[in-house]
Amino acid sequence: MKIQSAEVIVTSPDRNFVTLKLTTDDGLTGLGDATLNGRELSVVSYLRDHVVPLLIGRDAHQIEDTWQFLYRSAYWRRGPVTMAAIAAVDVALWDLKAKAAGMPLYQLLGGASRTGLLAYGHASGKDIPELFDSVRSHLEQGYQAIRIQTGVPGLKAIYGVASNATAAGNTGKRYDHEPAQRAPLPAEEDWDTRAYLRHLPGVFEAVRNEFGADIPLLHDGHHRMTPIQAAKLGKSLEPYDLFWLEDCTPAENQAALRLVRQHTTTPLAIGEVFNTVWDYQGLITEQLIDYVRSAVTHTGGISALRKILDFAAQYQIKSGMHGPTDISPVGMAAAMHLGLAIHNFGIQEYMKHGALTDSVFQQSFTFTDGMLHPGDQPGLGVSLDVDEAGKYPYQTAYLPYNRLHDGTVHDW
Ligand code: GCO
Ligand code: MG
Repeated sequence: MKIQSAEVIVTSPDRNFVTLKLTTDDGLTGLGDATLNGRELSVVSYLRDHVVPLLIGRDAHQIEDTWQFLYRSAYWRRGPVTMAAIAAVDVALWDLKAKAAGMPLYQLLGGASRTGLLAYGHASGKDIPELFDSVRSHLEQGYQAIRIQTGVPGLKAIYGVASNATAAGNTGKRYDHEPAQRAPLPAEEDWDTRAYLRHLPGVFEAVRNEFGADIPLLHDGHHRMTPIQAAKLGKSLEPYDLFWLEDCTPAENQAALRLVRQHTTTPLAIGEVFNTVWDYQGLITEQLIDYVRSAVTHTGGISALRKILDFAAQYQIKSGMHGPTDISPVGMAAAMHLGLAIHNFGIQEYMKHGALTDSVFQQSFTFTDGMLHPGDQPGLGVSLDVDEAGKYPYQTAYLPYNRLHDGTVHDW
């Protein structure tokens, strides 16, 4: 089974997606997600200019060898662009191998370890009544675990929450699950950590009072706190029994998490911006986190994330794979197959893609009573309609960014 052609497909149905499509000499096709939100075209170039020429004629069955060849022969290690490109190749090869075997991919990864994957959705509101409506609508859709994000009094627009006006002058509602604004420049949001730390415990108290003690609740701090602020937040949220507090600090300084961990029993999830096992080394061996947040798409693919998760398993750390809408349906399918197969699955983030995205990508997964399943078609169970994809050309789209009240740029 030799790779005959490799095509990089860019489409923007509801937002930008980059997909690698490999075709073999026996006519099979395999797909891999290479979407890096806000920096999509860098991965397109990395693939088209540097990787595709290396793939033609290679044995599509040699997944590990191809991974090692792409990682080591580039000489320059790691980084989101490189690892997204390698991930796309790796996932497309797994898709091909599973199709050649006539099996759903999870069977090749060891078979199902469970019947379905607990998923969490994103509830948000600028105030408590709007947040409650959003939680109710998630419950009606079957979600059994919910992430809670709200506005903070005094702040006009913050990550994860609806907003009627942003500092950049954009008007109209914007939720983080909508595409990053398709604008020539990033939209500006504002931030005040003290106001946030004062406000958030009351929000969780209100949600627990309204919806009860049972439902798993999550929260994303989106890298905005210092270690001591994160410790304080984790401690103040303990009465509300969070499933996890995510990205409480910018965790490239892994040692900083020791301080957070000393102060709180709120479970911690980190890693959506990481791309190799080295970003986790201290976090895992010192048991400073409870969940690995990496996506297959941004961590070098199924082969590499599987190794990270197997390493984490030895320390009772579970998966919590990143699954916002900027992970394409191909990347989501890869996450579901991996999540079904591993023993240390924790939870899967799942935000529904828009209707246009679903018209470009045909998918076999199911979402029933809050549980995901990748389906039983051979391979990943996703196909891409190239004609439909061609109707939606790439559009410039930046992620927003943050400034403090005095104008200082802050982590978004
Ligand atoms: C999450 C993430 C996303 C990111 C987005 C950036 O937990 O789902 O934080 O909302 O902000 O994926 O591209
Ligand atoms: Mg996050």
